Amino acid sequence: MTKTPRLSTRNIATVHDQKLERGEGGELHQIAEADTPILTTAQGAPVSDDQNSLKIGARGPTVLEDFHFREKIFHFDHERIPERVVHARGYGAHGFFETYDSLAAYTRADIFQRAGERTPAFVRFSTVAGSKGSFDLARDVRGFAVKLYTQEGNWDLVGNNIPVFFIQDAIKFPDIIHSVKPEPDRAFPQAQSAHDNFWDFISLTPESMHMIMWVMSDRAIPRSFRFMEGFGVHTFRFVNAKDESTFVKFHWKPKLGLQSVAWNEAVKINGADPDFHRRDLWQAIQSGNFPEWEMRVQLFDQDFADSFDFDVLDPTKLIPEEILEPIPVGRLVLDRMPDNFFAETEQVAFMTQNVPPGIDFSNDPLLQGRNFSYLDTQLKRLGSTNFTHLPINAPKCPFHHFQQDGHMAMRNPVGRVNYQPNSFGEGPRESPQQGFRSFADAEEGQKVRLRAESFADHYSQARQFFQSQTAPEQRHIAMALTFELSKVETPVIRERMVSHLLNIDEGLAVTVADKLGIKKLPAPADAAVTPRDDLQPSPALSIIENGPNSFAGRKVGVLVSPGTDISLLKKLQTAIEKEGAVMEVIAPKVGGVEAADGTWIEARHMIDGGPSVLFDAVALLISDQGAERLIGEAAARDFVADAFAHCKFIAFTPGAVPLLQKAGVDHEADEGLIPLVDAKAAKAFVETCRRLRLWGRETAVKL
Ligand code: HDD
Repeated sequence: MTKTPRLSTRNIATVHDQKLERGEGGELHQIAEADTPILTTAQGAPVSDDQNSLKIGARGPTVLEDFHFREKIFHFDHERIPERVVHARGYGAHGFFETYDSLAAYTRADIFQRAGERTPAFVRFSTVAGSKGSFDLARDVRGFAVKLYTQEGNWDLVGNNIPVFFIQDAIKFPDIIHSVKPEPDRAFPQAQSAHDNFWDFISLTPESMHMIMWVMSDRAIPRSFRFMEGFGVHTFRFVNAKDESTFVKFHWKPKLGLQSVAWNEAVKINGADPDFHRRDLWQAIQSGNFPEWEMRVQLFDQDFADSFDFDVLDPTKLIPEEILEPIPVGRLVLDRMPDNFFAETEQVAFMTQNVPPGIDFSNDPLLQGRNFSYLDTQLKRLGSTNFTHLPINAPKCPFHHFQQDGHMAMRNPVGRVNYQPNSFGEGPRESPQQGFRSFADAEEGQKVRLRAESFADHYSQARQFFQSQTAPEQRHIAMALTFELSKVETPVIRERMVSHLLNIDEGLAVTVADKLGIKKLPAPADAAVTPRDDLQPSPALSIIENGPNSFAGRKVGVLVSPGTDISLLKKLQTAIEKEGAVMEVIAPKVGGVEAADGTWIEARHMIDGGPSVLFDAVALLISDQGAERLIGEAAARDFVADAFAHCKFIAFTPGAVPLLQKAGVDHEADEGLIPLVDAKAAKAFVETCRRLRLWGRETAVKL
């Protein structure tokens, strides 16, 4: 007879039944017991003990028989799927697209037929070069991928926040991406283009010069996804019910205007909050401030294309908005975060080839190549041809086809017939009338590996972009180029880049060469087409010219001290919230401080965890005695010095003056330092903040 050994049933591994519930004020309380479902295995078997594996004796080896242990570890071992080969780090949200007016004259796409109709949407924003776990404020292009679940199938507009691209032909994509990713022998740098391989490739690829101007501009360090533009980049086609085609370029304009951060700020944000952009989108949507973009389209015909200065099939070129005005056609609103990041944001599969009837491709060689790559990559990433069975990827309109089986098939056909034509009258049939018909463009030519002559001008639009920027923006481009090239170890690469810059803007080239210690300017790079001087500047290309007209959606960080005047704080809060902005309080200690009248001021951040780089503007609400203590804290001095150096507007009470001084800031230095005494001053401060930054400070005080 087997004797059951006497073992202690006392659980020494965990403390049971420590469950939390939320009280009325949102605070968490511990509750003793709860109506909790019983834990099971994936097969549904109830589990008795999830803390201890099955062993021979309390101190003996674990037995193979422990199916619960094996299943749990097996599943954990397989949790990761390959990250995207590019755009690995991303963040998504659900929403809708609302059509303004019927575009039936141009396209038969169902989404554009009825004014006011809403189409469900999912959007994923991303950086390009970094891994999934990299930081948000890398200097990089941002992906802006939109999936529209239309009544005639999913339409994926897989764009970026920059309207042009590095290369003209998709066959170069692996090269540009290899060059920017961590160098293969040393596996660094992560999420950075500031290294030899990238600049080596770029300096040998003149077609990338226009895009390089964009990537070195502040477009590559956006303040928030909410303040970025989006672009479909390529020329697409609209096709109407009469099979007539119109060329179209798609734009997304953020309702809250454009805004970027300063480079020094970006570097610090990455340390202070690597999830800065994620958190921003999460907080905005969770608090009901739904971000919104307007879709605008540039429509043109073959005559316009023939007469335009550049080839509309060349993805390194744009059509200036001043030459062809984008027409508003609808709005995109993001109003719901995914319930599960992995299921939705990670598994969403965008594909440029997902177009509904009425939207078609052009011969842009980059787009043609993309149409192969996206389907291919989903199989690698998601592991099965059945990735369309995942809810995030499935169409929301009725769909019927005979594709079947394969790994993880979730939707399995019933009945006998799985082919067509069939004699049983079962299943779907194609529809020549309603189905997708490719635009019947006439094509003929020799089979060649050639780049069109009309793609040869690589500098003129780069120059136009640079000359369309305001003075601070031009300065930032020069600083960015200098920083990036300063990290390049091979002198000839730096010089090669300067030789390209000479074809774009001599002043820029000279500034960069000087900073890089290049004593003798190289000759300008050979140009297949002489760069043009006659392109008009396009104000639409500047961020500063396209900022917001309110401070809505932005954030003010208010540093308080013990003894702060709470009534002034409340007045400031009222002014900020009336503007549609948010206030967050920062205090020397976790929890908050006692105000002058003895009431308690709750703080969101402790000073070390709430540096000023996390805010668009700051206020120093500091009592006379409070300044004494804060002066001694490096974090408080940095808070002030950084806000000043990043050209932010700073409101301050008289008590804050010693802190400003200790941080090296003259409180009368410029109009960006605003004394805060009463409600009127609070309102004036918020109104000034609409300008976002006092960029003039950069040169005035030689930051
Ligand atoms: Fe791409 C992902 C945007 C050129 C191949 N691309 C990807 C994403 C965006 C873009 C936003 C992330 C989608 C998501 O959030 O899941 N890509 C662009 C733009 C381009 C571009 C605007 C030029 C105008 N891409 C491009 C080329 C190729 C690819 C030329 C290949 C020949 N892109 C891919 C890919 C990815 C991708 C490998 C990686 C993950 C994925 O597709 O789903 O297929």
